[in-house]
Amino acid sequence: MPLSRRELLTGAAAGAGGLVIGGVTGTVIGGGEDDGGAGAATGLGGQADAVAKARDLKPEDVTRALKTFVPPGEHKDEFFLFASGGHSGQILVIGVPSMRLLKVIGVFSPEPWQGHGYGADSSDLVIKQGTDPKNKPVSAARGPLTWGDTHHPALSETKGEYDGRWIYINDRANGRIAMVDLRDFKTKQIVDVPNLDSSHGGVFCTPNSEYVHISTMSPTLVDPTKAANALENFKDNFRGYSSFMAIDQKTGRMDLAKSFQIELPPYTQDLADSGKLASDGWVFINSYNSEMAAGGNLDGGKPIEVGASANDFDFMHIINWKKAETVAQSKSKVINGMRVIPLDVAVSEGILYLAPEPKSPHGVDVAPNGQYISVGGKLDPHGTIYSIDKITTAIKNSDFEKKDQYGIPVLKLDSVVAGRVEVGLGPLHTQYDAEGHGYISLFLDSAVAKFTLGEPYFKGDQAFKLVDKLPVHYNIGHLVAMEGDTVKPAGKYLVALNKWSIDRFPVVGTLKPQNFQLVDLTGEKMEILTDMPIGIGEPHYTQGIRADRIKAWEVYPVGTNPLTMEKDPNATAKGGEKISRTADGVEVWGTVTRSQFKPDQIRVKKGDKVTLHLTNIETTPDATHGFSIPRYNVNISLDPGEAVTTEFVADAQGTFAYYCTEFCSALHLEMQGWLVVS
Ligand code: RUQ
Ligand code: CUA
Repeated sequence: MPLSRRELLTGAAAGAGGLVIGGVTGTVIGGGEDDGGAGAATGLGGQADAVAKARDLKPEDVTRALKTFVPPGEHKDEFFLFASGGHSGQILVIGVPSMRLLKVIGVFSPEPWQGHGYGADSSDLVIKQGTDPKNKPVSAARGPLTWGDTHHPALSETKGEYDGRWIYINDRANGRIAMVDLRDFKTKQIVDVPNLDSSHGGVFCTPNSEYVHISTMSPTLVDPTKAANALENFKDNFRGYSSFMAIDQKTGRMDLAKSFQIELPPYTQDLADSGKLASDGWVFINSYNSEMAAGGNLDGGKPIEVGASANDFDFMHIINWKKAETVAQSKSKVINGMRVIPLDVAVSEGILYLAPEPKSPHGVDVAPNGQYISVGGKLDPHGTIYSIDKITTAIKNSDFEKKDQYGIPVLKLDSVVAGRVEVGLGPLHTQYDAEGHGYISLFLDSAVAKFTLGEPYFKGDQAFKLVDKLPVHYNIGHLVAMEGDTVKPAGKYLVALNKWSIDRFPVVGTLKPQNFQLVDLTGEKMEILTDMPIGIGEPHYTQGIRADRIKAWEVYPVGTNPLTMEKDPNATAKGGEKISRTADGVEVWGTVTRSQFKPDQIRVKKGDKVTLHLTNIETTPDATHGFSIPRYNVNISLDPGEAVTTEFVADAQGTFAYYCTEFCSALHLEMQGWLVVS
């Protein structure tokens, strides 16, 4: 006997004002009536009503609490959010509907708790290889990058549905992309993508994870030796690149040798999305600043933002990637280690088209059936919905309005648009449910607008209509509906990623948290259930996946190297501990278990190269140990079964008490040892 919302609010169903929980077999809690007091009647009887009153909760608050509450120890979160951590360079994992932070995954930035980037060869290598002077000659002089601005997570897909295997995420600042294995939630690879100096929202997986896509944001100066006068002739000196990073189907790693790029005009490519079903084989990339404004405001030039908003239309790039994949084999040239299809080849081979888009477009999002593509123009109050059937017909009929200055055919706007919906101010991103609704974020309005798509979902005057609008707090950027960018959206919840929180939380200093708001999509009207402060960076995009699709390991098979996910050749078994002298130092094979390191004394000479192989031989879930050496900046996490190698030069003399950094047992404090450097 599920209750309607009204019944929950009023308690009408239970007659005496009680709430029936759990249907026919459930319990009727009390039969309390409103006896006045601070809170209004909640409809909950007895103690619950008293609690609601004492905490000054309104009846609708109680309903919200019931909709999001997870009892202690239970796993009632139906979905996981994988949110970019923004400036933190990490990924946040959050349960829905409880909005509890479950994990922070170290990606581009060193993360001490996970020992990510603090001495473990596996993670140090990932971070070090994430700056590649071969791909980016400019990096050679600057050294490894130790932060990233994580923006767009992309979960791997099979047949257009999330499959829970891997997640990719880009670094907005430096044009890089990382891969996290969802078996252990650890970063395995960071690729410094050739020819990309930056990247923004152009990240997604193709429907069978053949490729993960990443494109430039700020166009790349093709020849860095021409920097001096490059901005004065932007049009010739800069280019954009759409990159298809080939995914190894066994490991999830990106393989540069099998990847390719398509050279694009320097129009500042922005958000992008993969076609699916009806549009499988195509990708769509928005752009702004087709004016190619480069600023100069101190010298009387137009400020960049003014120059970049002059035109009424920018361009959606429409790319046939299946065709490009073939063309890349014979007609590409290798630039900085990447196969690149030149712009003129992309045009002559029919790989690249443009369609006009209203003023300063931002998001481009493909609907679940692949037919519709929703575009938000930041300075246009409409959502513009394109149709792939119209696009492919227009291409077939050469229904072009002109060619742009690089010779790329521009399709006629009226030939490719299926509908326009007046949604409000500052439309950005669209997510979908399974019933043919789009949910579009409105940055300037601080709202989410719900609208209808066309056939086969809605017909006649029911199509392309605004049906609901919900104020959010405040300045929403992205939004995510559960599995809302797959072929089978799960609906139910939506999360608004608000850039400003202003007055929503207690004041915690001058830098305020971001605000994730959980929205209930099950009713006729959208409704906010809860606010979640994010105090770690500015998350940009998030994907929401059904929790049961994630099949994470609880422990590693003993001796696993997390980088290879295979048995480490130096894994040490109990009884196999030893210290050997090498030509230039010492090599140690040790075990780690509750509550000892073996060996617990390591004696070396100043200047020795020290190589430590440590294996956590525990098989108990959560029996993680840390290994930290003071003053040497070594800090490693050894999860159950994990094998790790660390190398350093013992350049400081003294005795160093290494210790376990996880409170693992009653004798945790005794879990230590001595590094003696004499
Ligand atoms: S995009 S501002 Cu994902 Cu709206 Cu970055
Ligand atoms: Cu191991 Cu504390």
